[in-house]
Amino acid sequence: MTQTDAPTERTLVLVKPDGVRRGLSGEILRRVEAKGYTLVAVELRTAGDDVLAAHYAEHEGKPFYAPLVDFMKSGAVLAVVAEGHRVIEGFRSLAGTTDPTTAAPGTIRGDLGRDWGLKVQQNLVHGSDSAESAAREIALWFPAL
Ligand code: RTP
Ligand code: MG
Repeated sequence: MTQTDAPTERTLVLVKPDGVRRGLSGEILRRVEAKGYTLVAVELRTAGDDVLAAHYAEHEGKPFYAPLVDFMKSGAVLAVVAEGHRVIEGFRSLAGTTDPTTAAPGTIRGDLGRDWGLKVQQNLVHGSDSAESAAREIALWFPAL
């Protein structure tokens, strides 16, 4: 299969509470759209324990798990489904690496994020990391899709 024959994909993007609080939701959506991806669903909401426990199940037991869940409940989250060929890896590339201090300039985390001396890395966005994660996360955040 050549690259252009790849089927279109969907990914779950979250603008985390730090991004919403800092007024960066529009800038982050602008970058997703400017890259050429289509917005399928966009919803501002407050995440509860159930959705966050399911969303971050892979991290349960890690030292940053509890601070991460507390951070994710600290304010509104913008939940987004974006669509396009190879959008899962494409958005991860737009986001940059996990640590915003060292994420490459040009990426969302590299351009807009930094270390604030807090307990958990506040790195502005989440993006699904595989087709399996994307399917699971989209079903979790947008059961009607
Ligand atoms: P995400 O899931 O949010 O897209 O980020 P990611 O794949 O780059 O990072 P992941 O390893 O899945 O971790 C999820 C989120 O947990 C916080 N984290 N803090 N050592 C730490 O303090 C630490 N490690 C991870 C970050 O907010 C990360 O995005
Ligand atoms: Mg992850």
